[in-house]
Amino acid sequence: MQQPVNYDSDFCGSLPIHLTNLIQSYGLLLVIEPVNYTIVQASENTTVVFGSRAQDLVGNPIASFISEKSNADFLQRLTDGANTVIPMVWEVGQNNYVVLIHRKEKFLVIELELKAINENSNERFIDVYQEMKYAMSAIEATRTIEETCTLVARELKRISGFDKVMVYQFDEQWNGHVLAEAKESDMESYFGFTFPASDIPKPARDLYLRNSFRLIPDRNYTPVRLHPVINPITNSFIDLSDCNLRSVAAVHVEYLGNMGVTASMSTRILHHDALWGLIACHHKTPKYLSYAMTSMFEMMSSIISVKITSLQNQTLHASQSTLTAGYAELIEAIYKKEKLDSTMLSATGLMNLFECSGMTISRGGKFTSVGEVPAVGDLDELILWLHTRALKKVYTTDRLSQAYEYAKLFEDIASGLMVIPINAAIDEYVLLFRPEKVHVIQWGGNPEERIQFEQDQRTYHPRHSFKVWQQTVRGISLPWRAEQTAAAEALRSFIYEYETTLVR
Ligand code: BLA
Repeated sequence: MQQPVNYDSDFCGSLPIHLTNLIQSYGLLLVIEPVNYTIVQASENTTVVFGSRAQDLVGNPIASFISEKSNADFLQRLTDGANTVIPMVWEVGQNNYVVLIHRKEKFLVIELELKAINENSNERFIDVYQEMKYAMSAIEATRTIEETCTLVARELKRISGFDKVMVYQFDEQWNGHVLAEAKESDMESYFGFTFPASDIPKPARDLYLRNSFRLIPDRNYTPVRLHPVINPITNSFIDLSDCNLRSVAAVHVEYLGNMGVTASMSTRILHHDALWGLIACHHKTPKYLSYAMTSMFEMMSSIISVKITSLQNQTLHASQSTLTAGYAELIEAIYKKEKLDSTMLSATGLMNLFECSGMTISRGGKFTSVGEVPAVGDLDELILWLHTRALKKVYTTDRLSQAYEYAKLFEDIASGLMVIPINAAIDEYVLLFRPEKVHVIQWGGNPEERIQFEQDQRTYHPRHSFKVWQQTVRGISLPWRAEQTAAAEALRSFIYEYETTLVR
């Protein structure tokens, strides 16, 4: 069978999305050298704010274009602390603008939102903060991940006014599962859907480790170029990784169009410094968010990440204490009865501890089994295969037939296998089996069509339809949790000690 292309790691995964000399048009961007604060690059949309074109700004000090007070504040802020992004307000003529200053090694990058600050707007910090306070205490009260995500979707939709807010979690292959959704009735529902990893490939995901959100207020924007195109300090395209204004990859603009979305915002959820999931917000029409609102998303991102981490830790601790208690009971029973194998095979033994439905102990070419296990002939084959692996540590798989094709014949009872080697050289093992758990994935559109190439084999497009596409997955069991494998490893050492110090 031909292996499908992994577009997440290949192709889409190699797009250099941070190196672009274009920005989105809701703001302007300046690159300033940090000695005399002279403008060295400017986006070609400066006239609306500064009354001067990019080419007239370049070569002049920024002090000539902003109020004296703003300039003094600016210089002061640069001497404060080591923050890499400094937010401030610049007064230009009669208007005040939100500005983000990014400190780069050789220069300063300034992002300025074109929409002047309006003191009468209902998106003042205090108003947004009050809404957030309410949401924060509601989130605090939730007890499960599903409950947290459902509440987050509902509250963020209410506060931000987006037409749809979804919370999705990445799996081990970086596919995303929509766990919660709050939406207007005319928006398509993606609740329960899975989206392939290449929809948001590695370079795009990695940026969330540096920035908490990505905002695209209007996918129909006309990209604005920087002048000059090449940064004269670095002699290359400027790295816009951390800039909100960074222009959007064309494939993603098309993707949003195919989804019927004009504005999009996604905010990270982290777990132990890795990307756990995203909060994806969609709007049918353009939607600009004030600095107060994006800051709210930033803060909520941290709060939600802490909450999810704490809930996951609780589940882990509960699972670990059940395992620890079960393990201690087992060891005690083994010492009491002085019968290793029969105690492991007993009702309160390993099957119970490791949540399996069948177990076999292989010793001296013979099998002793309980529960649902493969036929003796199949066990013989399995032992031959295991022999070639010369196991020294516990081995687990939740998809045995992918590693060992013959196992397809008995995958209904043994899709999952845990092997605790006692003495692999003479084929002595404890084998634990988990049955197949057939599950249906509801893909958001056919994943086979996730990228479409034109005849030239170079021009490509994202898929057109996100209508549910069902895939039945066979040959996979419930996964082995890391703490279960760790307990099995402890048991392997115990068995070794026990067998070498006691006669069985
Ligand atoms: C970006 N893709 C993204 C982003 C999201 C998704 C959230 C971040 C930008 C944003 O917030 O809009 C994906 N959005 C989703 C998913 C859901 C959603 C899964 O709402 C589900 C509910 N995209 C493709 C293909 C490629 C691709 C085939 O479909 C690559 C060839 C790439 N996606 C791609 C790139 C970006 C992206 C390059 C980064 C865009 C950017 O930041 O410039």
